[in-house]
Amino acid sequence: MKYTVLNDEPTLPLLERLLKIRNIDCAINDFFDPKISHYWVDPFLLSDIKKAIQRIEQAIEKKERIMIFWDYDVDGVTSSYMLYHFFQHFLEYKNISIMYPHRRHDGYGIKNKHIDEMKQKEISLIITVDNGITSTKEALYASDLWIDMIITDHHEKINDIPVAVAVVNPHVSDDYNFNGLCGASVVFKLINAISTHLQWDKQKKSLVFQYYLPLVAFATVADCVPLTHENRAMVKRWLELINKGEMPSSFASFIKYLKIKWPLKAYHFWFLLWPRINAAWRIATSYDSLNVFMTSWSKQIEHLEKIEWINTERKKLQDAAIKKAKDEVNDEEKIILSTSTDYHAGIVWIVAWRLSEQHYKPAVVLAIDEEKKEATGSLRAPAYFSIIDMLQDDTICGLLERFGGHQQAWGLTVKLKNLKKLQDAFYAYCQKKISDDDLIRNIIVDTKLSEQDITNNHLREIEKLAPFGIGNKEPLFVLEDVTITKVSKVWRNGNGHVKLHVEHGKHKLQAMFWRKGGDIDSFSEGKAHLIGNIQADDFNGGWQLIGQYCIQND
Ligand SMILES: [Mn+2]
Repeated sequence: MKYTVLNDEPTLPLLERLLKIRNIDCAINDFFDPKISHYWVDPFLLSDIKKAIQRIEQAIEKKERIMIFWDYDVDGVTSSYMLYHFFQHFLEYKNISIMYPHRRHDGYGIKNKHIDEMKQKEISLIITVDNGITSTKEALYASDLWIDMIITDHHEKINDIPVAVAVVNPHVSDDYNFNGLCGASVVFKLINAISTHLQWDKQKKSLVFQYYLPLVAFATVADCVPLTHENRAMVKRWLELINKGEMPSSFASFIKYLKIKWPLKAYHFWFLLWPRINAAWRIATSYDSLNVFMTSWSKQIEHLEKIEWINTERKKLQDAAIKKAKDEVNDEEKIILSTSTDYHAGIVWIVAWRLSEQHYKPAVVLAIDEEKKEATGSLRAPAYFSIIDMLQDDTICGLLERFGGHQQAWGLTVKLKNLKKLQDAFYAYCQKKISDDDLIRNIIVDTKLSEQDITNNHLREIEKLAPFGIGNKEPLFVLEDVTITKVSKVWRNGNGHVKLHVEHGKHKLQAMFWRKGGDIDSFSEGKAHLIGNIQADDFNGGWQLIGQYCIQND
């Protein structure tokens, strides 16, 4: 293991070093306190937005049946809930319902069979949320059946833009200058444009804005879009509002149910809400998570309990799969491969991701479906390795039924009769392409945290850069040559966590390694370099290191 330090200028104050790495001009106070009004891009700059509003008005006037078609993840669930709720409560229009694809049976996006079903239900307008930009054929099919479509999406187009009444998407908008919106933000923009079009007064418009902002910001955090520009302003404002208790009641009871400690930060949503909502569509159906938002009081508690149960099941399946896959890791090979009839298709991606993270090698985990005579799963790899190059290799490509994905995460399907050949081809390819040097983990660290940097003032300034996420990563520090004086295990759930007592010059601090209880033997007292993030210690006061790596050369 080695590390590279991005800024090594110890004479610069800590915050300035961090700003320099992020190319942020210190004079811009605006970055620390971003105002939505400053960053907000006019929704009317989105493609086809006026056409979308016109068609919606027409549908309302003629009392047409409208169907929202959504995707199953957090972004899809919040998008559809918002749009549905807006029609029901603010537009007072009830002739609207929602339909979603079943993850395992239907795959991603709208299919002709959904459109047939809608025809039977006498739907004449479909509004897609968080999907649709690739549904070129389906849009034509819908128009053949005299069903109009408004597509709202934030994904990039692959083929031609679908022929629809309106395609609202920042990626196809010439004038909209920010591409990082999530699906829920596109819906939020549509909602705001409708409020402006209807000439609602300032008070009503701001009520609408405040009501949906928490959901949009949550989706922004969950959907891995960059936390920059208007996204950053919205998420930052959301955290302020939410910490004042201002949020829709359905959302508030979700947070209460999970007993999240205040103050709420972006990572609470990332670690606590996101996995629960996602477990629903991966293990059961997306309706289970949608119902959490749609219901209230005792009904909502029932749905929250169901989600909790689904999530516990998800964890059990995941833990068992990780254990099995770990036992099968062959250190000689440069790619990790694990297949089983026991794996649930909804969790293989986590197993592949964990294995790849831990071993710093590509990892493929496939769930075997004996009925269909095929194996489906997920492929993850560290940044040094190109998955797309491997999947496009002639020997490998021909053995695959289907594959798709982006950057370092891909899904693939193979016929069982080709599985052995595919394994051999993966092994051969990776032996050839991955050098022993590649396998030495290189951690990119923002800067060294020296003894002088450890003051309340300096450390408090790190928070000014928050909220952290994609496009604005939480700073990663190295503390060199510290002395570990005590290694202990903190039991919670699972294998527990590792807590280190550390001396860094004259400072004493704690380092927590979450979920590393099972690897406690790899830590020992003595000299070490520690790499991790710095966070306020909400329990004991002061600061602690959230450890990611511990380098000990004994
Ligand atoms: Mn999305």
